Amino acid sequence: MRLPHLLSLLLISSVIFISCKNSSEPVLIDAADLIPKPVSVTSNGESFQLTDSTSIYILGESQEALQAGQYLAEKLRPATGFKLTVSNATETSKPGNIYLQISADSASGNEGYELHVTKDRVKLSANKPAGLFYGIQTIRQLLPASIESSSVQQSAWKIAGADISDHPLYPLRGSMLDVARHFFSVTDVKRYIDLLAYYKMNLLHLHLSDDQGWRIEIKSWPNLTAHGGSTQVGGGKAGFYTQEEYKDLVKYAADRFITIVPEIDMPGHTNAALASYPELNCNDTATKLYTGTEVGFSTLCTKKEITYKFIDDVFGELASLTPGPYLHIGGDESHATKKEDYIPFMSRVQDIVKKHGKIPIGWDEIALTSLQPGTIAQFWADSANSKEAVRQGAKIMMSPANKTYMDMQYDSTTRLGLHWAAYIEVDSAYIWNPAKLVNGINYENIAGIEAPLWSETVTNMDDIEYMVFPRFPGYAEIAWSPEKGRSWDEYKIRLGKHGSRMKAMGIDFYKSAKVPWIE
Ligand code: TNX
Repeated sequence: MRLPHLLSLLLISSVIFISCKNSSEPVLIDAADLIPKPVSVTSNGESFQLTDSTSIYILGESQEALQAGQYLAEKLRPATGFKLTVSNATETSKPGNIYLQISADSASGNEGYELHVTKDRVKLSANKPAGLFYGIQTIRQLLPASIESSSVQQSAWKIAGADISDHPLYPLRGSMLDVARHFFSVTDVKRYIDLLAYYKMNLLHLHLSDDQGWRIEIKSWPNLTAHGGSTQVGGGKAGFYTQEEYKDLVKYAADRFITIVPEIDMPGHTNAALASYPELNCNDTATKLYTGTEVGFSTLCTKKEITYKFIDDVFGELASLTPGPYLHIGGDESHATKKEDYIPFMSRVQDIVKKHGKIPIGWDEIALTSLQPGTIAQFWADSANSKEAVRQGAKIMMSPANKTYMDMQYDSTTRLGLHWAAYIEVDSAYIWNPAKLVNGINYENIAGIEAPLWSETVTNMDDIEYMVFPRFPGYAEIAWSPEKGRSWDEYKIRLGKHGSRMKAMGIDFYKSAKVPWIE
């Protein structure tokens, strides 16, 4: 045999050897590879194997823990094909099972959890149901990526042994979805909610109205959706959520510990309403429906009493559909409203929201008015506004456009998106600290972190996923994980390993060259 042949034979056989080795001994997911990174992880070198005889047991009589157990089983059944029965138990002696417990003595707060994995059992405990839910997301990430597949996969289904103790850094962690510029179906929004939940996010802000469309049924003003919901950017048929559909979304989100924050933007960004009701215009003439992407040309007539009746009716209906504490009042880019009209208007709108028992949130321009105690200002562009809000005692929702706007292109070649604030590559989206971004806005002034997706250029779920991923896991980590020791060079390795997980979830993500992807 000639030497080159011998060499290639050796090479081929070693490749076969390596791949055989890989398939019989799957690499365990290191608990230190989780996104968002937990507060503390101690590996113990053991591993737990999920088998067809594994059961999920609930310790104690908690309906909520039982629900969490059922949710876990639903997430693990499709890929494993295992039965994974869920029932109550009084002790953890039987090896080979998963135990969930709500235990009041845990120091994990409202959202934290403790996870102990040994070769004999998985034990997840939390002070509150939300903590169990987040611990379950951790268990999902500790299993091989194919656990996210919707059909049965062959795998050893091992979980690396570790003690994990975890809780979030910021109380509010979420995303905004603009369903006004382009409308997205209930099914799409539910998928979005599932993706938020996977990254331990707890807030979904829905931008329900803008110049191009009104997306929530208001029974006392039916033309808002009949006419104002009929189109979207680029023209064509759009749509809206009926109140029944909206309630279904609220429930779907609540079952995943996500609060929906509905936004009705005003006094600008209101052309869809102005086109639907002539009386909301100062000249009593309805505007034409709008399908372009300009901003800042519309305004409610701040001097008319009917305007405040309209707002009261809309927020009244919305408050009754919304169990969460917040109503978002917009307030951004009202270039067509005189400043002397904007100030008393936004002040009165806050009163209306308070009257309906809710906490107002507004874009940072609302700091120009006097803020009611409790009102949250959302920093997107103007640090002076945000500092003024802090001076008035308000908390800040951090959504800096040049870091968190997921409609910003990754670079100049991105097929979708805008770039007025910045090009935001995956590293740039990760390398910032909310508590150090603006002088005078410190950790204690921050209510939470929110990454918005505006939808001028985003038309379907595939587009949504492409703009959101892989930036979103980074925002989740900034919002959840301790800041100490954070580094892009360390994170990008974890994100690279996470690629197969996003793929198994069917996410069409942007394969940034900045990340060492592992297929
Ligand atoms: C600014 S951010 C807006 C939106 C646009 C977005 C596009 C903010 C409060 N207003 O109306 O959709 O830029 O990136």
